[in-house]
Amino acid sequence: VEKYHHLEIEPRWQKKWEEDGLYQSDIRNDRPKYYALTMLPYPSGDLHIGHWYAFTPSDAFARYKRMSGFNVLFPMGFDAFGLPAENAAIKRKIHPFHWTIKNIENMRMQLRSMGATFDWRREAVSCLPGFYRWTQWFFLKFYEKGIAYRRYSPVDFCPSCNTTLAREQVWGEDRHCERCNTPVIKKELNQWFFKITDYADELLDFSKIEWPERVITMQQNWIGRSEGAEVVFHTEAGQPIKIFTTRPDTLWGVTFMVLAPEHPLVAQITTPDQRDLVNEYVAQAGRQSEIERLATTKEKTGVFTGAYAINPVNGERVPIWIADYVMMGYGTGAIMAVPAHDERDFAFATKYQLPVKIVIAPPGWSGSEPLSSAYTGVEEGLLVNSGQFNGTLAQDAKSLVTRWLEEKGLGTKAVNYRLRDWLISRQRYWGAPIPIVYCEKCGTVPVPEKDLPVLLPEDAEFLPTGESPLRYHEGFRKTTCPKCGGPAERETDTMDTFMCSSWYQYAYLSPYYQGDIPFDRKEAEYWLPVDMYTGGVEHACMHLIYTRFFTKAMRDLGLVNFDEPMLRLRNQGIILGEDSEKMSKSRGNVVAPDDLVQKYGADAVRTYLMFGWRWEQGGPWDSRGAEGMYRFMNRIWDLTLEPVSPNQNEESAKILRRKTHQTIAKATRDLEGFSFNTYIAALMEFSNVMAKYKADTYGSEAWNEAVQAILLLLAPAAPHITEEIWNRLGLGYSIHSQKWPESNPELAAEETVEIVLQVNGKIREKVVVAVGSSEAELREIGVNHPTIVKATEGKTVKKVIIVPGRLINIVIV
Ligand code: ANZ
Ligand code: ZN
Repeated sequence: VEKYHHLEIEPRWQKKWEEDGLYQSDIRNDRPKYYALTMLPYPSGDLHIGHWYAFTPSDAFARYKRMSGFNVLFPMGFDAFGLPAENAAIKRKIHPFHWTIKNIENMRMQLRSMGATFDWRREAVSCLPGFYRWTQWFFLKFYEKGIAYRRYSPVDFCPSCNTTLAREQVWGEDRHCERCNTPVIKKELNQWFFKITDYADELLDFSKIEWPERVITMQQNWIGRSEGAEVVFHTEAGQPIKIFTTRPDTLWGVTFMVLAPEHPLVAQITTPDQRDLVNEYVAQAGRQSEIERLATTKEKTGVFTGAYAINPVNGERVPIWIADYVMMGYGTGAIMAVPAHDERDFAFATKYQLPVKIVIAPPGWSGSEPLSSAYTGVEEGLLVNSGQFNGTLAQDAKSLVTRWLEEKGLGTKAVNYRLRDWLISRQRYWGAPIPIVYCEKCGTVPVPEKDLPVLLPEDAEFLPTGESPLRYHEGFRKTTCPKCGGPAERETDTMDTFMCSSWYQYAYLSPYYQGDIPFDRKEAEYWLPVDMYTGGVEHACMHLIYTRFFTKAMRDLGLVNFDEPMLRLRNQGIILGEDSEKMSKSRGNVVAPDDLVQKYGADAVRTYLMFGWRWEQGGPWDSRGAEGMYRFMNRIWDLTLEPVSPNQNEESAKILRRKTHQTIAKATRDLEGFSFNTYIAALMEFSNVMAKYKADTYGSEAWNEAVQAILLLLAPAAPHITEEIWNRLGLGYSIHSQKWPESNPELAAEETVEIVLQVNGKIREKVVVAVGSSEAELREIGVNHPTIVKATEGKTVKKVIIVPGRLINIVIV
């Protein structure tokens, strides 16, 4: 036979499949549908090995589902708005549109070289007007529904460049501007938000989806629901300070209070002698990011305001401080500090020598010794120094105290979330313009639906000002009011690109749709929701929460009738460099998929990416692995195509059939479970058994069955070579339209034999075991058999005598 020649085979089949529309998915009612989705790439320019690692097993899974009788939709597109395109425009004077489209063209070609089953007719590119018109439409609908609103919110601002900065333009501990090194300040800008917090509780309900536990936990932490109470303290001058606490049971242990530096009361309560210190501290806190302020390793700092508050439960007078470990955006921006039972408060009290008052007695506490760290337990600690609540378990006291506060009118039960409303305004060009007009007479006016899309002007200038080019584009900014026809200004902010990726799975149904809603209703009814979603775990929080929120909001708009966008989720791990370091250009350890495809073929690369690691884990790249897989492809080629002179042997045929049916069962189970490495391993083992029995079975039914099985089972991983061999063997076209083989359990069963189980030589039971079971296996079967367990209860097993194929004798005393 001819040698295996991947360079000739792969492009030829790719072309033919495309011409024949083999992977076009259309509505058909003779099969159940299956919507398989993989996270769309950002068009950065090149497909890297990480894309291949995510996409090719996802593709294999989609292929397997198709062969198993499903009508599978597996689309692909590009998340094409975003910062890199705009930065390239500034640096290299290329328009973001051209930069993006050029990259997409290249990446499309690379994606085709994978031999994946993407239905390219359904490709959606988020930066095209036909797409972003609907992104804008969603904004309008959310605005109508009261989900979108505008308010002042801080952004990072460079006072020297006089411009707002994106997060990645702020550097270092002192948070300086990347261009001029000036420390950045926070500036309040009027910006648009989505009320995702209205959906917080519903987002915590994971009962309708089957997602990895790890992702669910990350979302739970991100949303961060806490139950507790709001309690109102008053300053000595009578101003109310509302606090949020998760530990109302510790109210009697408050020894000071802390306000966030941005808290509006700070200016009012600060005494004249503390004013300078307070002002300086407030200014410095404003320069830090929330992440830095919340870092647990960061040393706590703060300043006394000079003012005091009265604890409503016991009338005690406590000093009021400000400190940057209290955030304005969480709870009420003010806390009651209980150093005895909160670690942060303890550290703060230790540093500033504030009193520590124990109100929850740790088990075994003498009643007088001081604490060396905060005691935070609630399951064993009893309340002390807490009036009528003394002796109550802290756990129980939480709700008892809350109820008591409510009766006394001092506080109320409260729930808080870490989740913030979604800030979608970006002071950038390369995004979908927010479809809003500001008119002096009419105020905020939404752009009428019929005027969508609000197009990005092509002739924008990309100057390194840091301001959005839309802001100084007069032609864009100046417009007329849709309501009164008078002069008006457009909103110049664009939308966060997470907006595009929140609904792209709906765009694939009917890309750039021209109807009255963003997608074709018939397509939606048939394909939705997504059955299997694959992608990186780094999207556990933002993207995967945003898209869940979007779907719930769409449901409330009557656009869909389900609650969750993606029923199942699977996450791949990361491929590291051969040196076990993260792949990066500067380390010089980047693996280029294009070169590998040239050298070994897409089939070998795909199969290696499935075989080399547990998919959800990943690990270091090994170039010998890819080469080994190339040899495996050659082995499959020779094994299935090279004739030998037959030499029929019945016994060998039986063994081969058994292996065939066992492998079918295993490969099916492994693919269903996303266990790609064991799936490929099973096929390798199968090929070894085939090689061993080839001469004995060649030309027999058993041999032909084995050949067809290994090709069919391998087809999802290595689509080209299997198609080629299938064709050469005269089995028809296409292998990818064949039915997935079924395992016959009778044929798969190991041959069995009946043996006796004895206790001290007396027959107790007969059991059926596999022929050829090892002594160790038989011993296991014997001692664990219920009859034997019962008969030997309370006795000592002295010895187990095994005669393979005949008996197991348990000797007890
Ligand atoms: C008194 C107290 C005593 C607290 C105690 C804890 C332990 P989670 O669980 O994250 O919701 N807190 C409230 N608002 C805050 C803010 N804006 N910035 C920083 N900390 C804030 O945390 C709630 C607890 O964090 C609240 O309960 C409050 O401290 C603090 F033994 O109140 B606690
Ligand atoms: Zn107007």
